[in-house]
Amino acid sequence: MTNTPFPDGFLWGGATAANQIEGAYDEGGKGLSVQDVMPRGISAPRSDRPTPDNLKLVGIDHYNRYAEDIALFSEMGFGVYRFSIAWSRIFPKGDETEPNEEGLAFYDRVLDELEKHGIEPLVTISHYETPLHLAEAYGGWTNRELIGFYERYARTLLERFGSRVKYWLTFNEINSLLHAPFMSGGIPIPEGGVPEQQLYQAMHHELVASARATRIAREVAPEAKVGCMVLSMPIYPLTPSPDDARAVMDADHGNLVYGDVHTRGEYPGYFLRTLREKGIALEITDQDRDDLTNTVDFVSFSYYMSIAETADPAKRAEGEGNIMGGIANPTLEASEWGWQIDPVGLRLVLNQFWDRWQKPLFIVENGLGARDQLVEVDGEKTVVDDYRIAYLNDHLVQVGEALEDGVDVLGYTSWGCIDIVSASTAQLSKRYGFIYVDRNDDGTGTLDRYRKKSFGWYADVIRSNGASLTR
Ligand code: BGP
Repeated sequence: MTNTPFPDGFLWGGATAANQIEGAYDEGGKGLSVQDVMPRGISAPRSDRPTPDNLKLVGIDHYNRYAEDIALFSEMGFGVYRFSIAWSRIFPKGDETEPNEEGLAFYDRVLDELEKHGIEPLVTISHYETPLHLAEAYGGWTNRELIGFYERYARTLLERFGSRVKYWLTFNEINSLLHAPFMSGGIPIPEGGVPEQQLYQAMHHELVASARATRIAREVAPEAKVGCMVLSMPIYPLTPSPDDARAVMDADHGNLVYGDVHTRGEYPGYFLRTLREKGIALEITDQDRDDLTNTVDFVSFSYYMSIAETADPAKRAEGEGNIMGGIANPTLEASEWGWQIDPVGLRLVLNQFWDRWQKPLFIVENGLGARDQLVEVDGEKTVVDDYRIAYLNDHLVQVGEALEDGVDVLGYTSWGCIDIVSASTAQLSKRYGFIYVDRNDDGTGTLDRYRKKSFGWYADVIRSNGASLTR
């Protein structure tokens, strides 16, 4: 198609995560992960052991229905499908020396299905799924031993699947660790909170582990492309005052340092100043410094919303943003879950990342969580999700603008291409999919799948390579 800014070969698809889609939390030799004891997502205390109200234990039963789901993705014309491999399916406790073959065999079957449909796999090695044993017996990523356990896990995946998987992401939203230590870093959170020294040391361990996975990929899967994955969130000053502009710079630095390290191979000066001012002396070995120089091939990121920032503490009302808070922006509408809807923000962040890192970019999460109503139209069960079509259309139009700006964008995988359990609240009612799944927050439902209106809309977008978007 000529009347589209999207290049030939642009990778269109969708994204999910093992803990939110698979279920079968204790099948196939899988061990417990931190997600199995987070029945209410980030916002509520964890449980000691899995509880029946944790929707992730069953998810949408993708562990058994993956072939049906992938066939639906293929019907939409997906060129790429992002999913994560559950670490505790491969190493149930995380510190074993030998992997669980049943776990590896499950992902062999998923890859077989994707190959059958000509869909490119994009694999997240760790998507908030640290084995629970590593959290409880080692303290999660505060413990340097996790680097070795992760390295063994990554090497196992790259050796087993490296010839079949071209695109790899090391950690999902690696920049969320300071904000969600247990979910993102497998760090048990004591009464008084996790001491900052330990949080920053955990951040360093993950960055070293990410770089080591990149080095291993070069060694065992030279054709593979390795990306980091960050949560992106454009930050606007609440007022034009220089103090608010500086508050934005400080907040940006906190988010961008992870991409800086992954693309430059060392810590930037502003981050070293932060450590000095916090009185934090990281334990960094010469080997760590050498490891960090293994920089990524591309940068991937999630985008849902933008936020505002201010230097005025009195104005710091409780803004609601995904994981990273922020101040509500009075110029924007919000979703039912309070996430501010800002399509232009996606163009801004694409330009910011391209200008800053000059690495190809991949949007691996973008979507609208909404309460969908299952109805019957012409005898077919469906959802008339015009609001989701509008959200995705407007965001994709901005991707097209960024492409016109000269930004190198590899692809787009819409988040939650099928209804799955949400991460922040562990609800199913916060639906993102092009495909409705009949399961409710109380666990009832048939698990049947139904095409929403956006299913056909997205198929047209893919078929026309973006020409069908409404600009
Ligand atoms: C991101 C996570 C995803 C996904 C997404 C949507 O932070 O990487 O796993 O969950 O948020 O958020 P939620 O599911 O909380 O609506």
